[in-house]
Amino acid sequence: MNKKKIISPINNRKDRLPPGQHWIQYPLVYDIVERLPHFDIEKYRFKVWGEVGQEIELTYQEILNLPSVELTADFHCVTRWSVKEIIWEGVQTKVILDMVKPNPDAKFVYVYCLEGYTTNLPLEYFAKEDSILAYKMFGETIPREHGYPLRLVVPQLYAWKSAKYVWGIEIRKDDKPGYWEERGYHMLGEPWKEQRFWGD
Ligand SMILES: Nc1nc2c(c(=O)[nH]1)N[C@H]1C(S)=C(S)[C@@H](COP(=O)(O)O)O[C@H]1N2
Ligand SMILES: [Mo]
Repeated sequence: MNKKKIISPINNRKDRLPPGQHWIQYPLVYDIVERLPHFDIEKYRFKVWGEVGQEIELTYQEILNLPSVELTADFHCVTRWSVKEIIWEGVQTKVILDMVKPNPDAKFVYVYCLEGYTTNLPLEYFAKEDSILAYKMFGETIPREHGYPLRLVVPQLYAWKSAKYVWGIEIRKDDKPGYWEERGYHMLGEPWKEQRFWGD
């Protein structure tokens, strides 16, 4: 079967490297904890709840069975490194949103990860066509340190919004700061606007 291929629109910009960034070869592994989350993939459930018409709860296998895409996207970390053309594979967030049917007043997303990391972003960015829930990286099951079993990839925002080890998505009316946002990082985080810290 021919998988749908998407190239993130950020890769086609004339100013492809955002201001204040430099290219490196491969993404550095960043984690807020020393040990990667321990979990049983048989018991893993991906959940979406909040301002939705239909809550969902999916097993890992059920996620793998959803229609998937291959996404090629640059990756920009707020600590000023960027990596060209990471190839991910997974489910477009819009597939998930079609399943849960957000209420009209749903405006924000809060993302929960297995080790306790959280992040927030506007529903509008979560819903972009190049925003995906990835389970493969460069054609292989996503390596543990890069987010197995499931990772949110949002190329249009700084990489701290691309949460690894995701288990939950809360759809909200109001915004609420996640782990780094509580520590001063920007609530939106657009690389071309250099929205690194709140107030930038
Ligand atoms: N769960 C979780 N996701 C996370 C982080 C984290 O600490 N925990 N760090 C973020 C940051 S700051 C960056 S730059 C990227 C790094 O991705 P990588 O570790 O796969 O290279 O992951 C993001 N997603
Ligand atoms: Mo980062």
